[in-house]
Amino acid sequence: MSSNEVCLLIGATGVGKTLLLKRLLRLSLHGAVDVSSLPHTLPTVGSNLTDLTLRRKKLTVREVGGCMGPIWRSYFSDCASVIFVVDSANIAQVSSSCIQLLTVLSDDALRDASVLIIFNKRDMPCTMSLAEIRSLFRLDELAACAPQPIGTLETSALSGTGLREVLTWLESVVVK
Ligand SMILES: Nc1nc2c(ncn2[C@@H]2O[C@H](COP(=O)(O)OP(=O)(O)OP(=O)(O)O)[C@@H](O)[C@H]2O)c(=O)[nH]1
Ligand SMILES: [Mg+2]
Repeated sequence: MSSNEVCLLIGATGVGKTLLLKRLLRLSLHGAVDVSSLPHTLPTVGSNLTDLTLRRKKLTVREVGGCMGPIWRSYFSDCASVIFVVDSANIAQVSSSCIQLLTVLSDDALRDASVLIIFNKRDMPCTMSLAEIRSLFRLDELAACAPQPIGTLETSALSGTGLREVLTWLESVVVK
């Protein structure tokens, strides 16, 4: 594995990718998430590169803003893993996210990539149940048909829930 492997972090606008990445950086550096502060985020225009050191190896996470959806594809050939983030409190976004996810999974450039789907914003009162989300995204069928291994995790970038598991997934990708 090269020393500067890239993980692509994508998902619709406002699903929480930038906050997630800031929390993951802090967690990887200090071993804890600082939930007493809420880092300010702005919609990402273009891409945002963050280097994480995991198990003494460097992993560059490239967030590409949701507004860049039409050109996410141009980043596919450069990455060994993909994290696709979904806002699990935003039912109005499910169908467009589902189409985007299908496009990602069926792209030939990502056929060998490891894929993690994150259901974020689990702290919100209006969040969908995991069973609802799984059925809306037809996750079981997707996982059965997709050529890549697909993992799923639930997180709250706000409260820090599930972020340790995301780092563990990233570590597993780095040591592969
Ligand atoms: N309640 C709650 N809010 C969150 C969570 N994650 C992110 N947010 C908020 O959602 C808003 C959008 O977050 P961003 O991280 O900027 O979203 P993004 O996915 O990077 O958006 P783009 O860069 O436009 O693609 C911000 O106000 C965040 O504080 C979460 O888990 N729970
Ligand atoms: Mg962003």
